Amino acid sequence: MTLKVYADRLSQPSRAVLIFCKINGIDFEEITVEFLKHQQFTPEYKEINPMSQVPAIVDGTFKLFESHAILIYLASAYPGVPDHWYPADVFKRAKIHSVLAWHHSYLRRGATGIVYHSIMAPLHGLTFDPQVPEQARKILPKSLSILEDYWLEGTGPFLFGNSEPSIADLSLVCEIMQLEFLSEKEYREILSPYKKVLKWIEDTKNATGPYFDEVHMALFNVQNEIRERMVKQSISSHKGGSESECIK
Ligand SMILES: N[C@@H](CCC(=O)N[C@@H](CS)C(=O)NCC(=O)O)C(=O)O
Repeated sequence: MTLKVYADRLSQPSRAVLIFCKINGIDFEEITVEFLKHQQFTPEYKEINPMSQVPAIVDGTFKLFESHAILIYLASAYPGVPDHWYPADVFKRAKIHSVLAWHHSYLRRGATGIVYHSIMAPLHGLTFDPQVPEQARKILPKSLSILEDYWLEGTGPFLFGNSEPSIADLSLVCEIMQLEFLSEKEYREILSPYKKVLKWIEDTKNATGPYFDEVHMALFNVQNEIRERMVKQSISSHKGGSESECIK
């Protein structure tokens, strides 16, 4: 039975799983669950992921959610996945777990905190907390500095100075790509101080081409529309409305 991947290409963890399957020649069926249209809340999907989030997979009778766990499962269960994605060496593996845990506690809180709570959710009438982006704007530069000075230390182009990417490179770069929803100016202001991070994004794109661009096309297709709506929002915010009212 073919592996089923339930995903939305506007979701960064979904894109990481899709790109991983494609780059490793894993045969799968992609089933789109549009989270901005609340499709994750159907009873059928809740049977697959009771948390009502994407991505999730069904492999035969086995169901799994959480993108990091999915990437580890696929790298371990599918023969032919090159070792660098999820090394057999227990020490290298442990380092990957370490950066993946950090991802969800820091980088994702920063990036998603800004993009989801100040752009995606308000624009789509979903629940959001206007205080989250404020905290996230403090967490994100700290996370990017840690990436630049600690995780990307070493001679090779990837995390830990490795010469080839792991599931962690893919996962973290897909997260940062979500910042493409910000205005071009803000995107540049946030990322331009981090030269190693910028180079690492390019290196990861190149190492996972052509699938990286193919899967991210969905993001770029809605980027302009979102950016235009954000421009309108900032015009009205100068008129003194509250943040949430302006975004809506
Ligand atoms: N930690 C989860 C995060 C999953 C997640 O937050 N998915 C978002 C899209 S990026 C979602 O489905 N949101 C819909 C909702 O929470 O209602 C993972 O890595 O898979």
